[in-house]
Amino acid sequence: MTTITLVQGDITRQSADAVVNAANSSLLGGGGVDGAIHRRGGPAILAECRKLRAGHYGKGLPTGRAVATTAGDLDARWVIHTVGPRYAREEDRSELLASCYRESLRVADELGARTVAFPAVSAGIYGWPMDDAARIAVETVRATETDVEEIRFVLFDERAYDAFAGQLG
Ligand code: AR6
Repeated sequence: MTTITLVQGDITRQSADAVVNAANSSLLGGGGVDGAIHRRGGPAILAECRKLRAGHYGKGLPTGRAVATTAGDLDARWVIHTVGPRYAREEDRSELLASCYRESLRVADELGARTVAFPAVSAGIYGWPMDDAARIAVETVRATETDVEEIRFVLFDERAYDAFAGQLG
């Protein structure tokens, strides 16, 4: 049984087995959630990201995929980095956004994580309309087989929280 919960707040303040990062392909940090996770999590996360880039992910992490590192100083065991698609009016990239949630849960299952905190992937700097991002997130996690017991969406502001609450019904 998987429970979906909603919290309004800062994902770097959450206690969970795994915290999902809305990263970019470089895995080397950025703004938004990514910047906040690296700031609060400390240098151990970036050190593992650099190792991933030096090894299997030399060309970067493709959009829609996910990979785990330590969570450093966060109150979590792992950070699962996923790369959302940039929103594009002229092209439907929904499947790539759905893939972020599926792949993150697959990695969470591999790790044995039971609680996973997600931000609204792609709904910030990558420009995805919040209602649509929330719909894809909720529909996808509902349709995904996983051993994760709690999927927690951590929404930064009231607008994002309301969009996700609207989808959960
Ligand atoms: N906790 C929870 N949610 C947050 C936090 C936080 N601390 N900070 C921002 N949000 P974004 P993206 C919300 O931009 O759109 C980075 O530069 C934010 O309000 O973090 O996938 C990466 O390196 C929004 O609703 O991620 C990439 O280059 C949501 O989290 C790029 O941004 C996602 O916003 C990824 O852009």
